[in-house]
Amino acid sequence: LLLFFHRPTEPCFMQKGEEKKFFRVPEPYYPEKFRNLVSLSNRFGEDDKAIAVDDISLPDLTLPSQLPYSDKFSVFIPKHREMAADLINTMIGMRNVKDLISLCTYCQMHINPYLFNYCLSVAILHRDDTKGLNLPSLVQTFPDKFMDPKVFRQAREVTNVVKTGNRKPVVIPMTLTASDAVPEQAVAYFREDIGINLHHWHWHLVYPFSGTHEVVNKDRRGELFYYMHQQIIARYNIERLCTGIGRVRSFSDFRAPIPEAYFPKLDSTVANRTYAPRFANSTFVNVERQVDLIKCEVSEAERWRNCFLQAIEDNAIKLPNRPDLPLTEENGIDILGNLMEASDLSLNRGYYGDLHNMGHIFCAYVHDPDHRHLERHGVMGDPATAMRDPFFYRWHSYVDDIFNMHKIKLPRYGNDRLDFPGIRVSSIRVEGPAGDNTFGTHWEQSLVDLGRGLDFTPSPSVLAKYTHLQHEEFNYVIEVNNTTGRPAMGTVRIFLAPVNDERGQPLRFEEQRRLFIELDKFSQPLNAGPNTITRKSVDSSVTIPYERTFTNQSLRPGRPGSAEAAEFDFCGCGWPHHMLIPRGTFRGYPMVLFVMITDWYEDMVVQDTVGSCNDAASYCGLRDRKYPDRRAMGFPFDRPAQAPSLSAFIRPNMAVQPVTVEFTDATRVRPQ
Ligand code: CUO
Repeated sequence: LLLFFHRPTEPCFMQKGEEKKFFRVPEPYYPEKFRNLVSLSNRFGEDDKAIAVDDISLPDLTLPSQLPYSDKFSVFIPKHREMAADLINTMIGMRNVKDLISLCTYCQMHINPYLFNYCLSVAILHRDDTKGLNLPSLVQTFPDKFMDPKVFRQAREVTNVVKTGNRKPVVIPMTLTASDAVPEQAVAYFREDIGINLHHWHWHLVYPFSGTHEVVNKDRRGELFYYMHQQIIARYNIERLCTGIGRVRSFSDFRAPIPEAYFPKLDSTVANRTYAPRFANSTFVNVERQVDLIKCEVSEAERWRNCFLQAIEDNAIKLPNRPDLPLTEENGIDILGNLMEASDLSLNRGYYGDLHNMGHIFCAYVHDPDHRHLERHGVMGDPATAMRDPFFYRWHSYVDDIFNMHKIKLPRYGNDRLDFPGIRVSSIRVEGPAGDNTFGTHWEQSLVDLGRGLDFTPSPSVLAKYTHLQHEEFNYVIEVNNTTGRPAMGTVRIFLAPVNDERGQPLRFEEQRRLFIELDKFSQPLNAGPNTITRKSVDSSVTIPYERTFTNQSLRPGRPGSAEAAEFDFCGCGWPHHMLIPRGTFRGYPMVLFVMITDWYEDMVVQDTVGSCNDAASYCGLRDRKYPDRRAMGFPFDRPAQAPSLSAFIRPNMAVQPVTVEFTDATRVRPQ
């Protein structure tokens, strides 16, 4: 099955080192153009390994076949979502892996490659007999979604002319999309980071909008949609404060011009289309594109928005032919998240519509809303590229503002929710090479293999060098006194926030609350008496290591189908570890580190977590399990506090520590 992720538009084969494999496909599966190529059954010569594919009676593929092969695909387009849901259901419904391979062999040559890749990824993640398979990172299959097309030209030159052993990595230039005259360019290293965009793609893969009930219906998915995107906005705002361009302005007036232009400089090689740019001061206009079966008016989005605001005001949502459903403290945010996203779990799509997705759509088609220029969507139309665009953050800030309107109506946390009687946290500090209570950041160059994604080249191994932010690894050291006289079990929650606003004035606590980013969360036994907890930065519950973000291969444990391998797949979702700590400044950016220990027996969810991946659960949850923390996501900063300041908020089971983030403008090379 994994061969299908290699060279996505070629008849399936893989060449890796000396190993050469391909599918021997039933004749009728080939499209006309390949049928008379005799060499297909003997592609590389004598040492080929051919895998015979059964000729099965193919299921009905009418719906997914409607998307032209060389077109773009977007899960934000309702029609495309329908096609994807249909194909995912078909793939999940295949009796066994052999039949699925037959289906995929046909699909690979007849179904739009982006659609096919997306559906196969979702199907592999959700079928019991394929959960152990190890999906390659999207950057390897479709590198065109992540980097300047110049890279591919160079890569093709290299693969065609230079022998495998002598190839030097192709350099992916850093921040090419605008000059320094564009203020937004200051945070291009964040927006255009390959790892961040891969995380976002993977999150939406693990939590698809549409499909069968089991595929879509995940524990607290609406709330996780809110929380994961809220954290992205908080992280982005901190990067903006570090680089001096101020927090992002939320896009609340749907008629206002958008001053932020974006010229992506990405080509879609399969669709043979450049991702369209957006000029400064573009405005949302009605979108009516027959080709995508999409019709949406700005006034409709405004009406949906008003329905949300009314629901929040009323603390209840309208349901078709049923009494209103209250938005409770326990699951109000989950209901709103599903309505807003809007996933198949939306309880009333007819009334609350498709607000969040349409924001992506208006922006993605602002250059050609009625298809008169035959253009396809811009970067906002694809979860793999949307985070490159400055408008993504303006839109999601607004989405987050709506969620926050609900959050501020909830009861404030009282002592009963904040205290952990008898547990006293006296301090937290950071130790590392950058010095005590200092985070050190710098640029780093790492390698990524583009081989799989280069269709129709002779020998696919080619490395590219990519520059990204990195931090020095560090330890948290937390001193805790357990005065209860017996052992206890705590949940340790670590957050980081800026302390000053754009003008260098102290942030009001209510503003700072929305800028707390989660760094780690873990359970911890506490002996009676004093305890010193040492926790490594690399063990963060928010992040996954570089190798998993980029290859999802080298660390894979266990055999395919084994429990260890199955958990590993899910763990492809996670914030890239190299972006754990914000960039900071040369002089040292002042921040505050916060730790809180709560009673694990109150937080825990009773479930069997044996064999389930739990190393990036904060933003991604656990596969086939409940979210492993009963508290509201983002607790204790998910809602306003009674206390007027952070210092007044602190209780004996919490501690804060002023820290600085020192950025060095030097590039180091990652040891391979
Ligand atoms: Cu992730 Cu709008 O949901 O991009």
